[in-house]
Amino acid sequence: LKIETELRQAINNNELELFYQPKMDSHNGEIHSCESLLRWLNDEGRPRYSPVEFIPVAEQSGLIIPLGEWVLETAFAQANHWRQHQPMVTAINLSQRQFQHHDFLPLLQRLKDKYPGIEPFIELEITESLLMQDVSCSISTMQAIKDMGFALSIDDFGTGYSSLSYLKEFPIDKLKIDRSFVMDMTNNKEDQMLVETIIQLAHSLGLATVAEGVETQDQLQALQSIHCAEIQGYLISRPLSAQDYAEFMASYY
Ligand code: G
Ligand code: G
Ligand code: NA
Ligand code: MN
Repeated sequence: LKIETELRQAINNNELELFYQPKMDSHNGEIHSCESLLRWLNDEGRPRYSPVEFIPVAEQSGLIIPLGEWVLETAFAQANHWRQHQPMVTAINLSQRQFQHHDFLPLLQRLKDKYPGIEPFIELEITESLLMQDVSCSISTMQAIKDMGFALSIDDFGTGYSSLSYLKEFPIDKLKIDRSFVMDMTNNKEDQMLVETIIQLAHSLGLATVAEGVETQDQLQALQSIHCAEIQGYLISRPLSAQDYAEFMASYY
């Protein structure tokens, strides 16, 4: 209950911030996309709680609805700003309750109306386990998102239980390979095979791939050799505040 009370105040006092982590094109090293990640910082700018701690509290208490709305508003505004300077596709994480909420699609439509032409610069991330809760309902919400013109990716792929027969029914664009597989792929042959298999599966379904949690040059090379399209992880950059992100991009090339 302590976190819930504090979170309520944090939302009202604007203590939350979106950070952005770049994703690199593995062929040419260019950066044209990022993932937004929520941060709750204290006065010294250090994390007060990790999203791993407070997102579940927000989900259970229902605070995820106003919080998720703030995340969408903020990420759309940032993507719209970048679009006028250095276009950046911005991926936004969705939680289960947010995705299933009756006002979610109307909210997306309002943001689309507020920022005309923003669609190609927004990607929505949903986890595999979320989609499997109510498959037919998930598919219709995903289809509505796609019909609005936004891209969709499955986050943490490989950790949930999505059956392969559903995967082809999902109107998605991209699989994000969970970092637990990437972590060990250079010293564990089975993890390497798994990542390779996921990438082949994605390609055969016409889906793009992103590897998360890439921390070493060896991992990057291994992923390049099996044609993983995008690379995300500390090797490229940690998640950065919007200001630090702009500085990072300015010095990147
Ligand atoms: O960035 P970090 O590793 O601390 O994120 C931890 C978890 O919190 C990840 O699973 C991530 O998807 C989730 N998360 C981060 N930001 C958001 C957000 O804006 N909305 C939701 N629903 N989850 C988020
Ligand atoms: O949404 P998702 O569950 O994929 O969240 C990604 C999480 O992974 C975030 O908490 C982010 O801070 C974290 N992360 C991003 N890059 C790396 C990395 O290279 N190594 C590790 N250990 N974590 C990472
Ligand atoms: Na994510
Ligand atoms: Mn993930």
